[in-house]
Amino acid sequence: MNWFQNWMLPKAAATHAGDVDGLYMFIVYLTIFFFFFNGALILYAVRKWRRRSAKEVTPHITHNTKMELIWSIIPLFVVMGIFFWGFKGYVKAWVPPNDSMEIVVTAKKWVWQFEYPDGTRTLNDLHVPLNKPVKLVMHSEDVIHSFFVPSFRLKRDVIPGRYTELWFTPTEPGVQQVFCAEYCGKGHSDMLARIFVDTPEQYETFLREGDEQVRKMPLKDLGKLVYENKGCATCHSLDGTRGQGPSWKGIWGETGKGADGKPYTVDANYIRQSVLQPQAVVVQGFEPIMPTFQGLLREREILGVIEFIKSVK
Ligand code: HEC
Ligand SMILES: [Cu+2]
Repeated sequence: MNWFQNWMLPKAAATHAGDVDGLYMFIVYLTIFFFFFNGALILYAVRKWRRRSAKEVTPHITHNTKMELIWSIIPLFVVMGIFFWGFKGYVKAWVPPNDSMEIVVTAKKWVWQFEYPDGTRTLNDLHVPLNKPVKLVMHSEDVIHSFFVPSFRLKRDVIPGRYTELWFTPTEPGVQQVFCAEYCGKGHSDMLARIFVDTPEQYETFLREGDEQVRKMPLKDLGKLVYENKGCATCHSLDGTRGQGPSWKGIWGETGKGADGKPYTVDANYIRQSVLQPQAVVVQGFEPIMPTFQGLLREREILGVIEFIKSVK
């Protein structure tokens, strides 16, 4: 058993996490030690200096220089040690290495968008190669969000009008969970992203052809996945309830009215247009707030959405 492994948080999955856990667990053990040490001293004093007879008078003691020096200087060195240990880790955590790969992160209600060096963009799924330093340059399009990866022990606010950075070197292959850690409205708790830590080959394939899922899943399932993972669910319901956007229940094949009063029919082309140019036809009674998904969804994902909407009866 590694005593400096943190059992209160998910398994450490990036270089930085080990540093945090080491110091964190050190402080936990130190606290436990002093809890019992001080407790024992108190019990000792209570017993040794208890009042033994009714006539006994407490001697008048003002202070004890030797003891005061001991209980000031020893803790001073202990906390200085903790400070420098933490400061070293802090500097390491906030200064990315020069050769790190840069990914631009855009947060908006309620999705995370990632843009890779080659221009590829994804929503809520971040792919990174194993054991390579990655630097995230983050900003928000609306309110303050916070990018939090428990297994990397990293959290940083994502702010409109300013860039914040975060860097890590993933050390475990697999999937890591990202949360938004700053309450940002109704969809806050759905503002989840996943970090896929790929082998170099998997990463190359991802850049070329997209996700394994995107390539292989049946269209209808893929559409459902897009609905759940790419933010559609925060505005569109499947059961007929009106959200920020119209429900998808039973809309396939129906005719609706645009804001300008012109009728339209929900078919494949209409859905495709709604996703890529949502403002081209705005459904009557709704605000034109749907963001465009141009460049964010692959062709196959749009086909998936169409199949999925067909199936929502
Ligand atoms: C921020 C909220 C929001 C998000 C996120 C959102 N939409 Fe929308 N959507 C709307 C609104 C509002 C409308 C109606 C106004 C309009 O047509 O622009 C709409 C309209 C639509 C329509 C036309 C529906 C109809 O009844 O005619 C489709 C199709 C659609 N969205 C698909 C999607 C898909 C697919 C996604 C996810 C990839 C998505 N939307 C994400 C708000 C949103
Ligand atoms: Cu958020």
